[in-house]
Amino acid sequence: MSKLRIAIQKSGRLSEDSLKLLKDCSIKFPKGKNKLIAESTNFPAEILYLRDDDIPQYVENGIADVGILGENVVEEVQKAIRVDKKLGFSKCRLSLAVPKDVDYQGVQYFNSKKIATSYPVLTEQYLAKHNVKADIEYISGSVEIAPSIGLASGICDLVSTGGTLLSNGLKEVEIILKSEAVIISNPNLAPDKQALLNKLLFRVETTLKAKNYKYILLNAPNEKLDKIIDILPGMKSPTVLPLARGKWSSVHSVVNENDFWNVIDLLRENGAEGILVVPIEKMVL
Ligand code: PRT
Ligand code: ZN
Repeated sequence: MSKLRIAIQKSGRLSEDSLKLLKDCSIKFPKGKNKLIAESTNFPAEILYLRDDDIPQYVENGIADVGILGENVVEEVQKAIRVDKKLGFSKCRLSLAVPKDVDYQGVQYFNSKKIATSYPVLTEQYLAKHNVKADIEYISGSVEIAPSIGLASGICDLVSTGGTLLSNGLKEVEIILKSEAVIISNPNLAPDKQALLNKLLFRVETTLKAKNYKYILLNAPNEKLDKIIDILPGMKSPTVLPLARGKWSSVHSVVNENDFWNVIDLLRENGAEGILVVPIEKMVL
C-alpha cells in the first residue's frame, strides 16, 4: 500500500507547530531526534525532516508528496506545486525597511539604492510593479545588520513582532507579502496518494475549525429563552433541556471565537446564568 510522504521543517520556527498539527490530526510518529525519515505508526504516511527552503523542490520532483512551510518560501522559489490549505500558524510579513531616521516618502526611495534580502525574487517583483529599479544584494541571513555596516540602504526581510527591526535601528515601510504556514502538494499525485491527501486535508480542516469555536452551556429562565436562542444561533439551532427544578432550562450551543465576548455580554444582559465555555477538539460538519 502506498504511503503519503509529508515533508516538514527539521528544526526551526515551523517544526513544533507542524508536528502538533499532525498530532492533532491523530497521525503519530515515533520520536527520534536525528532521524531524517520516520514512518507513522497509525496512518499510511512517512515524514521527511528537511530544511524549509528545500521542501518545495522535494514536492515538485515527487520525492515528497506533501509539505508544510511558509507561504514566503513557496512564493519565493516558484516551483510547480499546489497550495492546498492555509494553516494559521507562523504568521509573518515580508517587508521593506529602512534606517529609522530616513525621511521616507514612498517606494520611489529605493530607486538606485541597494537592498539586502534573502528574498530577491519577491523583492524584485514588488519593485518592478512599482516601477522602481534598485540593486538587490542577496544575503542568506542576518539581513537586518546590512544598513548599519554600510552594505545596503534598506532591507527586505520577514517581520513578526517588529522587535528585530527596532533593535537594529530600522523601520518597516512597505509590506510586500503576508505569510502563514500552508500545506503544499505535488499537483500530479497518483490517485491513491491523492486519496490519502484528501483524508489528511479533511482532518486538518476539522481540527482548524474546532479551534475557532467554543462549546457553550448556560442556564436561562424559560421566559427569556426566545431572546437567548436568537443570540445563540448554533450550528443548526441550540439544544434546550429542562432543568430538574424551577422554570429554567439549560441551553447548549457553539460560538465562534471572534464574537465570543460580545455573545457572552448579550447573554448575561438577557438573564443567562451559570455560563460554561468548553474547548472543542474536533468539528465534523
Ligand atoms: O534551517 P531552515 O532553513 O529550515 O530554517 P530557517 O532559518 O530558514 O527558517 P526559520 O525557522 O527561521 O523560519 C521558518 C519560517 O517561519 C519562515 O520561512 C516564515 O514562514 C516563518 N516565520 C514567522 C519567521 C518569522 N515569523 C520571523 N520572525 N521566520 C523568520 N523570522 C525572523 C526574521 O527573519 C527576522 O530575523 O525573525 C526576525 C524578526 O522577528 P521579529 O519578531 O523581531 O519581528
Ligand atoms: Zn530556511
